[in-house]
Amino acid sequence: MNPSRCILLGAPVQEGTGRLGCDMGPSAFRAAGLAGALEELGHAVTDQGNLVPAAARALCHPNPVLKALPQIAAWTETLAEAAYRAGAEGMPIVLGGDHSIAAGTLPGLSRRAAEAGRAFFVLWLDAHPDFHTLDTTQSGNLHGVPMAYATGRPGFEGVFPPLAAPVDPRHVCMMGIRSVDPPERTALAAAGVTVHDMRAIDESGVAMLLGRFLRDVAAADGMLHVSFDVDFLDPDIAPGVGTTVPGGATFREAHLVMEMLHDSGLVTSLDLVELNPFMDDRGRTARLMVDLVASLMGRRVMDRPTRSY
Ligand code: 5AB
Ligand code: MN
Ligand code: MN
Ligand code: MN
Repeated sequence: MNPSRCILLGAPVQEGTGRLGCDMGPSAFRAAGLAGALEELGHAVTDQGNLVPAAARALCHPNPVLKALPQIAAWTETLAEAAYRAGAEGMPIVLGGDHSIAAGTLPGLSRRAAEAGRAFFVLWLDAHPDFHTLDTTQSGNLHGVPMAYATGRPGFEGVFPPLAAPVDPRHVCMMGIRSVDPPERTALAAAGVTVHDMRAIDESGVAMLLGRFLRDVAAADGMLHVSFDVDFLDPDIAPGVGTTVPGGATFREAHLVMEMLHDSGLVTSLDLVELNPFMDDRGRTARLMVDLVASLMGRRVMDRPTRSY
């Protein structure tokens, strides 16, 4: 990969989860040395600081369990615009914040790709598919809906901003999935999303599954966005997240995904989401995430610092 200009955008959003603490995510990524790690690899880094959401306006919806709808709708608008703009300046790296931020980043970046005449692909690294609509969510936590919204599933009209360029669900590859609600399961199959659950990873390995997807992206000369939810990782190595689900990706599986992404040269933008510093163990999860980003941006196994963890 050639040296990139990385644009860091902080999105201190926590209203999309049922639990407080994700608003400290951007600070934890900075404290764990994200910018320095990127600079060490030869990339230029511009940290644009933390975004401030648009003013929330009153919104109503028939589903009574929805939480913080006006706040998340306001963030969605702000993030879509910010990601769209940053996409013209370099490689946006959006520091969450909970995963509701992808309801802004995906539409903003897919609009950027559409204007460039490029196909837009998404690698979704997560224990969950986040494929609920506003009508099917039972928790009411809006970090569970961004992929449904970004792919243009109905029910978001008049609540979240209209989509300039919906993401084609057949251009979405999910890896690490192991916690799916019944309405999500049905909708994923109907939409044609590629889902590599943890069993598929156990049986085939990440290299084969990811390699196939990367070949598709390359063949289409696509732009590739990576949305990385901390709960993709096994909670034993990444405790700093609200929604822990056992049986996640191992240290090497996650690094191998990042190393292959680097070698592909295809990644044009990144979300880092759901880091909850309040749940973390002395910054361990934040540091692991920074190391994973370093692998994505060119650090090789043989170059890894010889420190112990
Ligand atoms: B995350 C659940 N499906 O809707 C729901 O962490 C979990 O961004 C959503 O992937 C998890 O509340 C959202 C049970
Ligand atoms: Mn998620
Ligand atoms: Mn998740
Ligand atoms: Mn989560």
